[in-house]
Amino acid sequence: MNPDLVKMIFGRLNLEALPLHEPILVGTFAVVATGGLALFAIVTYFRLWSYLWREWFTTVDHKRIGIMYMILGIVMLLRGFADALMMRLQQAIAFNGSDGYLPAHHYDQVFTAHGVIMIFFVAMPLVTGLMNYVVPLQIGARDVSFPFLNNFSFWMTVGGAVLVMMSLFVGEFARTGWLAYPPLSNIGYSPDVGVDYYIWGLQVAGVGTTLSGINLICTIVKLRAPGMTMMKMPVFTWTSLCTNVLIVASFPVLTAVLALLSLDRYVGTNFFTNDFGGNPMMYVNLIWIWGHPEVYILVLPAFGIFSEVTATFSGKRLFGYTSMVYATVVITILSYLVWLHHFFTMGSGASVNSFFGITTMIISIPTGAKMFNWLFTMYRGRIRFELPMMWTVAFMLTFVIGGMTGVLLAVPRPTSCCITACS
Ligand SMILES: [Cu+2]
Repeated sequence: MNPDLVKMIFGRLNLEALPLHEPILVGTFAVVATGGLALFAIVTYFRLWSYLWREWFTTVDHKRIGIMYMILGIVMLLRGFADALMMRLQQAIAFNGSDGYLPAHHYDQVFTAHGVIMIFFVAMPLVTGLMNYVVPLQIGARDVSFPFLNNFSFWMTVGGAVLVMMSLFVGEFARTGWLAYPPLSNIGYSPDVGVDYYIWGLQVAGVGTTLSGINLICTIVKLRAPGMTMMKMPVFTWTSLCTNVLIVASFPVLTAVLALLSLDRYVGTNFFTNDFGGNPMMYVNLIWIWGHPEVYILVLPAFGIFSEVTATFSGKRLFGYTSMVYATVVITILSYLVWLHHFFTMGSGASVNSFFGITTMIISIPTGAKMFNWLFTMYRGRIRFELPMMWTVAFMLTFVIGGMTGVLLAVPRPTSCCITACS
C-alpha cells in the first residue's frame, strides 16, 4: 500500500504499538477480552441486543440516560480502582534497591490513567447521571430540554472513556500525571502517542460534558412546573444549576488549553515551550482556571445531596434555605478567583499570592454557613440514623477537618515570597 496513505490513516500508529512484549498487559488483555466475549455471548444468547439498542442505547429518556451515566461511572471505577491497587502494590514492593514488578514507564501510565479516569470518567459520570435522573423529577419536567442532545452527550463521554481504555492495549497512555503539564507533555519529552490519547480522550468527553451542562441549565431555567419560582426550587436542583453554570463556563477553557497543547505537539507552535517565547506556566494557569471550578462541579451536587438527606432524615425542613442558596452561588463565583493557590511557588509575587490566598480563605465562609445550616437542621429534629444519614454525618466530620486544614493551607508559603524577592 502507498506509504503516504498508510501514514494518513494510521499516523504514528504501527504494529509496534501493540504491547506484545509486556506480559502484564498481555495478561490483562486476555482477561478483558474473555470478559468481553462472555458478555457478548450472554447478551446474544438471551437475545437482548435489539432491546438494549431500542430501550437503552438510543433512548432519550433522562432517567435511563442517567442510569447509563452511573453504570459508566461504576465500570470505570473498576479500572481506576485496579490502577490504585497496582500503584500501592508497586510502592509496597519497590524499595531498598528493588524495582518492584512494574517498569517505570508503565507505573507512570497507571499513575496518570488513575487520575484521569477517577475525575473524568468516574466522578463526572456519577454526578451527571444523578443530575440527569433527579433534576427533571424535582422540578416537575417531563424530560430535559434537549433529550436527543442528552443521549449524544452521554455517548461522547463514552467515546472519551473508550479512547482511554484503548490506550492500554494499542499504544500507551500519557506518562505525564493527570494534568499533563508541559514541557513534559510537549512533543520533545513525550514523543509517543500517550499524550495524544490523553488530549483526544478529554476533548471528546469534554464536548459531551459542555453540551450536557447547557442542556441541564436550559431545563432548570425553562422547564420548571408552573409556580416553582427559583427560590422554591429544591436545594439539589439549585446546586445542580450552579454546577452546570460552572461546567459551561470552565470546560471551554479546558478545550482551549488542550487545543493549544495540540498545536504545540502537531504544528510546532511554542505556546508552552521553555524557549522561543513560550511559557509552560501559561498552561498551568489555564488548566487550573478549569481545574479549580472542576472541584466545585463535583462537590456542589454532593452538597445538594447532603442537604436533602439531612432535612429528610431529621424530619424537618432544611434550616436556612435562602442562605444555603446564596452560599452555593457565592461558592460558584469564588471558585473562579482561587486557581493560583495550586502553584503559589510559581513566583508571581507577594501581592498576587496574597490575593489568591485571601480569596481561598474567604471560601470557608459560605462553606461554613452550609455546615451550620446542616447542624441547625438536625437540631431538635427527629433524626433517623439510617445509612444515608450516617454517611452524611460522617461527611460532615471529615469535611470540617479538611475544611479547617484548607484555610491554613491557603496561606502562601513564605518560601515562594523569598524566591520572588530574590529573583
Ligand atoms: Cu483549587
